[in-house]
Amino acid sequence: MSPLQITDPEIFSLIEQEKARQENRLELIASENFTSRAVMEAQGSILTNKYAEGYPGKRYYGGCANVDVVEDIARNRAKNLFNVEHVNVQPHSGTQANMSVYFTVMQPGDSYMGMDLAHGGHLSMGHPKNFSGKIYNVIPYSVRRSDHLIDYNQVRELAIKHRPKMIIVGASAYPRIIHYDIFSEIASEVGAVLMADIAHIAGLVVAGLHPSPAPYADFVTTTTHKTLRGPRGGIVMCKRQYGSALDSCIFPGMQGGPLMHVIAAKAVAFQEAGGKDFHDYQSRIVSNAKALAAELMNRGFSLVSGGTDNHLALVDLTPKGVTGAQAQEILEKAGITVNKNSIPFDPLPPGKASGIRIGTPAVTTRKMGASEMKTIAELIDRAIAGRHDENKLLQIKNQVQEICHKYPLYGKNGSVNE
Ligand code: DSN
Repeated sequence: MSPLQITDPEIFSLIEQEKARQENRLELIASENFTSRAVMEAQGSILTNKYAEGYPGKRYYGGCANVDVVEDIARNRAKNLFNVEHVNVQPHSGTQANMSVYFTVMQPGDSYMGMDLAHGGHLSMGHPKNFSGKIYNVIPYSVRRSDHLIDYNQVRELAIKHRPKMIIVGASAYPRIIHYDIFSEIASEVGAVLMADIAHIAGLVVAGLHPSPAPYADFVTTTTHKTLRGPRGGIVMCKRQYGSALDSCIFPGMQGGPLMHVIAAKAVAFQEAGGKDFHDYQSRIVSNAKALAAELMNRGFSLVSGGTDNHLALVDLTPKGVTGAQAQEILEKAGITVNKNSIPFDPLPPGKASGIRIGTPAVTTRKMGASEMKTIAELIDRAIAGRHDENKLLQIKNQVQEICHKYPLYGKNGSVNE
């Protein structure tokens, strides 16, 4: 028996149940992935015992010799990977990474522009119930109704009209390439700081499959656990001139002790992302997303923007007569995990939503390919069409399990070996 099993059988059992859920279901949440054993080993290590407030060489605690090296390695690997001048690896999450940039650049009451959450943006880009919408004056920009692409003309017009202190470019549900060069031109035109949030597409950026914002943006934030396939956490990158202001904003400004075990795991993930297989993995994420999107469209699903250039597709379920919330529940019964998602100009509230967001990073980690994507689209279609028949949903769930058994996650032949 493991120590956890002996000390806390209840939590042990829930972790085992969650392991079985991850192993036996198709994970299509675009922001989720499965980390390597090496990342998990670092994250589950004794580094969790160490306090290290401050930065390498300037800590408030003794005994930091080893963790200083760990943090230096993490920072240098991220710098090389993303080709940036300064990195802070201490933010505990993507939202805290974004918060640290806002606190570095703006004062309460200042204005900034961010992508409307209802059009693919993120909670931390100005939602009225989030700090980002409460402390600052937010000017949201959106996608065009005609093609669902970012309306760069609107961005420019709003920027000229409002003269924001900062412009944020980044999204959590946008299936197309983002043109940082255009955002950079607009930001310079109005004297705004440019921040890019690449949380979703960080892996694609590293692999060169999506343009990098690094040459254009003053700040770049990302989480480390999505396409990048690292531990759950955030980092901030910036031009050298902002480095020391950013660092003091994160500590002592916003956070106390850094999570050194997570920083070690980030370092491991950065090394993996610099490895020879990573480009191939990211290419397969994109080709799988395109294959899944194409087969869904063949089957009468409507896709926001008509397809995808990246790791996700946003499916408008209106033609199928179900809401996003209903589809999420139906697919859950069929063994397929997705999240309901608003579509641009959605007539429904976010709790119901007209769409679902589907992504391929996790199934690609399992080594599934184009033929499985075709089958997954078929299963989604059959589940939604057969939603009133519990037997049909059960049959699909069994088929999902067969696919999952063919591409195991954990165990000897799994893509995440034990
Ligand atoms: N909530 C995450 C997502 O699912 O996109 C972003 O932080």
